[in-house]
Amino acid sequence: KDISIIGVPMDLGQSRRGVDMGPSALRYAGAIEKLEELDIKVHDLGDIPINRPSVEQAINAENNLKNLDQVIEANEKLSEMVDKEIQTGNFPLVFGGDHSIAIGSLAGISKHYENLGVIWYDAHGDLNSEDTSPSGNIHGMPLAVSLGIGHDRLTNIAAYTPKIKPENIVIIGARSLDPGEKGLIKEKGIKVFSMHEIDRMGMPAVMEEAIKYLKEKTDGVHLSLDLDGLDPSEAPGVGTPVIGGLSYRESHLAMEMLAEAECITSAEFVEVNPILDEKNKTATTAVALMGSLFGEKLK
Ligand code: DIR
Ligand code: MN
Ligand code: MN
Ligand code: MN
Repeated sequence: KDISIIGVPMDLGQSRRGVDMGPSALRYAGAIEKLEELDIKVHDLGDIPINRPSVEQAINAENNLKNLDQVIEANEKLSEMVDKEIQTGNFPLVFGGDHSIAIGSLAGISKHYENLGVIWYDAHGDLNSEDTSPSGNIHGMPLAVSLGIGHDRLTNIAAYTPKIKPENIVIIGARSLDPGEKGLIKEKGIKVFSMHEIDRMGMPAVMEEAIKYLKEKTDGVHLSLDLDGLDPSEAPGVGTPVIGGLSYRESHLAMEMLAEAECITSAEFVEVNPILDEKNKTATTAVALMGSLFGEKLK
């Protein structure tokens, strides 16, 4: 399959500027060359234009959903683009931007599947809503929104809801969950391999179980990889680093096992913030992981 790259230079779903440069950082780190080395045909569709809030909008913002209008606008556009690329028969690969863009990715992708699976590789659960969010940052909400939980204008992006089912989700690498997120995980029975399970079972067993769990009941799997899932020593260029994360080697193994299982049908790499980084280390790691995800070891 050809890969279509869509950049989403957005930092409005969280509070630290710079993650809007993520798509540039990933391209600069050689993402396209890496994929081409693997004999994959790559179509770089460039970046979606992002509108920033006006001063007036910023001053008058009062709800617990920062930059709601702009986040919706960007995600509607992303959803349409992703949808179109899947119709063309290409594999959508989205470059963030903050994690709020997963709302648009999933909105565009899931209409093509009966039972889309999702692997959420992240230090966080991203299962907040405006009622539970401690920050008002929409990047902490995309998984909940995709389940149909949250503000109507977010859940109804692409004019349908929900996008995914709780039993088709696997969260990997979690180590910072807010109280509302923990409640939702319990209530919905969402499968979570937190750092505790990864330490106990080891990454090979975790990935085997995750892949088996999803393969049984899904007809496609989206990989949503938040670079803060990795330990900050390996991926310092992220807005919300959390100590005690996944190693470079564990992450490569996870990507290699996904490549072997041939189960991933779309992907996104998000939260790369070159301003907070050390010599583009985080984007460079992300590109290396893309290599493994797209079968570098198998070729
Ligand atoms: C936190 C941080 N749980 C929030 N979330 C992040 O603001 O809702 N997700 N950083 O990746
Ligand atoms: Mn995230
Ligand atoms: Mn569907
Ligand atoms: Mn995160």
